[in-house]
Amino acid sequence: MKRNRILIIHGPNLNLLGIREKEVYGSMSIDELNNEIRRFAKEEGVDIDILQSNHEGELVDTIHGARGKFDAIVINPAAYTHTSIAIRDAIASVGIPTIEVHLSNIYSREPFRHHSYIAEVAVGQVSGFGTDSYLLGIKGSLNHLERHNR
Ligand code: CA2
Repeated sequence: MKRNRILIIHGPNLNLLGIREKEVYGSMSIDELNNEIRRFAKEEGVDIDILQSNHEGELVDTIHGARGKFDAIVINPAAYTHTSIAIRDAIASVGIPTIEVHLSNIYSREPFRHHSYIAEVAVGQVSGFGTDSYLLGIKGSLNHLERHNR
């Protein structure tokens, strides 16, 4: 059976994980988080690529480049969640099932974080489980692919 390929995308400022705002985002660094994601992906038998960018255009280009290469995308769009129609349109245009993930519960924070431009083009959203949100997002995307590719 063909192995699923999932693209993991971290948005702006997530390169600072574990360095600042540990009370909100936890103490794991992005390298530790990526190792945890790789360990989980191996366990699940899925091939992954991971990218972090602080630039909206680069995130759009990365999503476009996923066409034909990845079966699903798991993205933490970070602050672009609340501002970026460009990332929303990129996800809608490639037609790759996309799961939105957040470390924090965006609905228990400031009102400006309560709206996501990404949610309406995503298969689903995982918010508030810390670094586990990524693992739950990967699991959710695999279950989605299994249900839809039978
Ligand atoms: O909870 C999440 O995962 C967020 O996507 C994180 C974004 C925030 O703008 C969203 O509303 C929710 C912020 C990422 C910033 O990451 C930092 C990590 C360490 C230190 C400073 C920022």
